[in-house]
Amino acid sequence: MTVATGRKGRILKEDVKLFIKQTLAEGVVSTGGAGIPSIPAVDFSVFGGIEIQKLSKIKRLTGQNLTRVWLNLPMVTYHDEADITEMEAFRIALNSEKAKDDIKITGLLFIIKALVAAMKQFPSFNASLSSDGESIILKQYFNIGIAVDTPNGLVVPVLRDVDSKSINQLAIELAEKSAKARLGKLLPNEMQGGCLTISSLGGIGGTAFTPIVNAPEVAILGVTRAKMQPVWNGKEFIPRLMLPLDLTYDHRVIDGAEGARFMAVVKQNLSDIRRLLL
Ligand code: CAO
Repeated sequence: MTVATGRKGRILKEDVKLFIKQTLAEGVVSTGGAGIPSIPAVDFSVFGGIEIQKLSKIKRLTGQNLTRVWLNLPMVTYHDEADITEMEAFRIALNSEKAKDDIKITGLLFIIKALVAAMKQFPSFNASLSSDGESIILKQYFNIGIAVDTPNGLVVPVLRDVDSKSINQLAIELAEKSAKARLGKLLPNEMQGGCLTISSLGGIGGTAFTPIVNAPEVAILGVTRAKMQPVWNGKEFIPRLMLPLDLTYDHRVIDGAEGARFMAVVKQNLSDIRRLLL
């Protein structure tokens, strides 16, 4: 707390200097602002051996952005599962027709398409809240960000105009962009202009997680590993390949019912990909 020592309560240069000195002495490691108490610094070496590693620039910037989003957005995560048994059979058949060095078709490409088809039905998912919070800006383009894990941290290249591209085109583009991301060669404009982001951990595992919205987007779709499960069809249990999906959305823009309806459409699109032709 600063004490103004000047005449009539004026803040002097010395007061400002003292304030800065006091703040630094408190050992602030992170602060969310808005009066949120900071996490105190701890001397871990008191308890055992330690090594200090500098965070990469990407990690530092991502950290700042995630904290900003966490503090500003009232977020809800909705979990569901899509039956991708037929989609997976089609994907495997497609890949078996391809030459050895052709780009592989992964399930993520169908998820991108299924998502964009749902965004067309639910424009509020392809929107941003204006900075004064008074209006919604609806977008007429469909750009999808894909979270890519790199040695230096998380980056989100953006696939542009996904609605007008084929699965094969998207496969080539995603392979190029993720390779560039991993080499740290993405240009800033290749990470801008996203409408909605997908964070897929499916190649690694998981049953569910709660991704953080990549604001000013209003939602993010998390994907974890598909798994064979017994599903009751009214008469018997049948084995179906089920894909877990996690939708986090900004509750200021999207209502719970809207989120659930949106996911029902994403699921429908994935369960019967012929719908993507409609
Ligand atoms: N269920 C089951 N298997 C899956 C799957 C899923 N949901 N998603 C991917 N797989 C499989 C793929 O089919 C592939 O299998 P094969 O090697 O047998 O062909 C394997 O897992 C690897 O897939 P991939 O990760 O190379 O490809 P992708 O298109 O699914 O994903 C990319 C591309 C760039 C998103 C991914 O490589 C990546 O970086 N993921 C991590 C993103 C991340 O860190 N998100 C966290 C953000 S929040 O902190």
